[in-house]
Amino acid sequence: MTTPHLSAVRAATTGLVAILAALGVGHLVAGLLLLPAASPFLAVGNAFIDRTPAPVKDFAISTFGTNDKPALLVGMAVVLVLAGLLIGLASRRTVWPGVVAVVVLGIVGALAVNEQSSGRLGLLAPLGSMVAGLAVFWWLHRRARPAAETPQGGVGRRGFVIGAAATSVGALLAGAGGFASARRIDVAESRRGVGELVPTTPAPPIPADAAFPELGTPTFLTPVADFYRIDVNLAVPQLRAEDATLRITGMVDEPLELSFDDIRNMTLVEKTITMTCVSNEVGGPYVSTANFIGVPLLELLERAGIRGGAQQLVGHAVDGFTLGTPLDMLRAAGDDALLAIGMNREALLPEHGFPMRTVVPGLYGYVSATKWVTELELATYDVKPYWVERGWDGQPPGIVPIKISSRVDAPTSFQRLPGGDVTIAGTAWAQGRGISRVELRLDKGPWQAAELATEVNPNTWRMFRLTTALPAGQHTVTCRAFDGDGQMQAEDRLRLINPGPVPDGSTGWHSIVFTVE
Ligand SMILES: Nc1nc2c(c(=O)[nH]1)N[C@H]1C(S)=C(S)[C@@H](COP(=O)(O)O)O[C@H]1N2
Ligand SMILES: [Mo]
Repeated sequence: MTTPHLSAVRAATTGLVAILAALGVGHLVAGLLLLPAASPFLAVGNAFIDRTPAPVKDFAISTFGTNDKPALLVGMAVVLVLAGLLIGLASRRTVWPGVVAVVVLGIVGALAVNEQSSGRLGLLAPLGSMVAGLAVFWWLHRRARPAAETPQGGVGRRGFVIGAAATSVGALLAGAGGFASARRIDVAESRRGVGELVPTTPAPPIPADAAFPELGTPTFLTPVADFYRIDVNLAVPQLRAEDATLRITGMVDEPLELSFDDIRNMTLVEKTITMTCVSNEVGGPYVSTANFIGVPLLELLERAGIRGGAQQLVGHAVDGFTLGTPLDMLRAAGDDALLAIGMNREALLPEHGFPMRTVVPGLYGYVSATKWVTELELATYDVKPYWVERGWDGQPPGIVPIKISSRVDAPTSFQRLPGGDVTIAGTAWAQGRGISRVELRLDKGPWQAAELATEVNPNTWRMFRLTTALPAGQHTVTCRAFDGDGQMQAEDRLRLINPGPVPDGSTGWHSIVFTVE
């Protein structure tokens, strides 16, 4: 064996820098192609999300909240750093283990990109990654050889350090270039171009006493920047309004294709709707309210003519994500269900589905609220949307209307309050049926009716409050709500412990422990 041995530090550095170069160049190529989702790093992350079993996805959402994506990306970065170090260390004797590893990683990247529906062209990104990774690994591996052992004399310590540093800087610049380049699809510009949205039929104004933000509840309308966000996308899909079309397909009399402008020019209505995620925990934050502007969804579908036998509406998003709404449940929502193009008088934010999304009050988001929607397909239950493919129920009774929920917003957990009167305030929702009553229990006391805020409509949340005198010491307050049919919120805590394929929304009464001084 004539090949010289590399020092452990040089070998590990070589592997690490090669991985960095591969990621940077892949990201750059994806950016140049204007296919941000083809970046191997993001594509592998998304492929991972797509394979995550529902309970794990749920765990991630409840543990990291809206930060589940940064958490995944950081986790992946750590794994890749370790992989780079190991690949380097495995190649101290010869370059081949590293070469094989880079090729294998490149293939994994290509498979992931292929899955993210970026088209054939997107495969150039993982290819770029592989070529860059191989070239850098090969080149640095040569420079890493000790001077004395190479016939050509080698480049020495300084030469290696300079080579590794220069390549790392190049990799970072390439990655940054990728981000900058992807920004050329100017969705912000397109969104500004949509301008203010003025509905022909505005929603009734929100009464001032519909919420108690001064007592700690959310404001009635959630500022769009604070609206909860849940989706499976690491990179927010970038779809310009001028490039967007909506096709109505499947079991219809005549398929339709509409541009964004066609829809913007229709008679726009405005509806106040509270949306909820099925993954929201008891007391959790994945519930928000907006004035959605758009066109009634059923009316739109009827333009194409819904054929008998259709059982569900399958929404297709630009990235291939699909979601199915039982047609009967959609019909129950009547003209409150929208193909929405705006929230609170502005065009949708990219995170919330710009330029178009669906919203169906009374249903959890994962079966009703397709963001970045490009196609509405009328189908039977034989078509299996994204979560149904992954084992969740795709039709009633597995798909249920939003469950009655209530949450104490004030006091907050373990808050210390001055002595005297204490005000409890919170939020309750049972979209579709509305909230008719909220009761509070302090410690082991009797249930007392809370004062309800003015109801805006049955599709929105309803705030409540109660002021009472409490002795000094620690207290527990529990709340429970009743819907418009007089049905009481379920007491048992149910949290995806269900062994069946049901992504059940959480149930159980919310309690807060606090102290009066
Ligand atoms: N294209 C697409 N639409 C989607 C999802 C998604 O992952 N992709 N997630 C759904 C889920 S689970 C919820 S709760 C709502 C959340 O909508 P928001 O992020 O605007 O609050 O979007 C729904 N629509
Ligand atoms: Mo959700």
